[in-house]
Amino acid sequence: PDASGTALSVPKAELHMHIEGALEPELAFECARRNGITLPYADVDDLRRRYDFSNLQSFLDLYYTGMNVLCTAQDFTDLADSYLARVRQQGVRHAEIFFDPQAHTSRGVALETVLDGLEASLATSQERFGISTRLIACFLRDRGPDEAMATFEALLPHTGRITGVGLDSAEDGYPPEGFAPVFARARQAGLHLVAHAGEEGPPEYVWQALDVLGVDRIDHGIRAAEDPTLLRRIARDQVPLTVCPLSNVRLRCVDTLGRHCLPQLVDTGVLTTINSDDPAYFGGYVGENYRAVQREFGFDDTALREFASNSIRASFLGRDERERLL
Ligand code: ES4
Ligand code: ZN
Repeated sequence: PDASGTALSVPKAELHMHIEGALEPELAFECARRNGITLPYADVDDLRRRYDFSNLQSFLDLYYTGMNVLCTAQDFTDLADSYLARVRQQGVRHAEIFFDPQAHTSRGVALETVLDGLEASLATSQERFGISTRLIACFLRDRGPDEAMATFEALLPHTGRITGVGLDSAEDGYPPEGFAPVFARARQAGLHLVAHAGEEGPPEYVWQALDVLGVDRIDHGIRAAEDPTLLRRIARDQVPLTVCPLSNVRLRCVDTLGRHCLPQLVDTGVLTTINSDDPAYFGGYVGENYRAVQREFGFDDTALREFASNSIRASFLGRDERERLL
């Protein structure tokens, strides 16, 4: 049975999406045109045909090439508007949006341009789309701890514009522990802390994100399912996992959706949320992720509502705002 559209209609928060990963090919070519940039792809269809990834790195190569067309504040505004317009029809009432400062500053786009552009969209997201929004600045772990600290210093005058910091990009070989100093400073600045861990990397990286960085949530965390002690810890402390099922399939972190550990997480009592990661690249926005796991695992309305209420409970909204959405 069709579970009566609950996957799309239930009020939910999205807690794991990279705004640069919401860049649809059509907008990429539009930004390229108006900025006088030539993309190394013939057209929209040619670009879409390349969305066939063998691992995280093969995706990241395309992702960082694609975002070269984002140059002006207007580009970032259009990008955020495009995302919000799509997820408003999927029950999203709150979004905590990642962005990658270093992916832009390293190619000469100022942090202020990125923040001003995103904010021009997000400042009115509630009025226009019925979606409250927050920003989370992520450090690119493959550029190392020193550059992360320099990025944090550049963010310091703007900490009022972000709700937290995260850690993303290529995981294997870049353990969380090296980022302990910058995460400690972010904590002192009153920011929330998240980190990608256990997407491709081993359970040890999830332990480090918890015990060394002291994160509030784990992004992905699926390889925690390999370590029963770790999984019990995550369930006991109700550390939210922001799981991205279609991403995990498309990046071949799991063989098939049917082999995904999502049911195991739920059965173990983990505070599990469902998210899209990079919706333009991985075959769907958050609603499509809910639909896919519903179809694959036969989750009923109650189970889908639980994922949605988990997402609101796991958000960085204040108590009153969470209550309003639950
Ligand atoms: C990402 Cl899927 C994924 N993993 C790690 N870092 C990322 N940045 C954007 N998408
Ligand atoms: Zn991610």
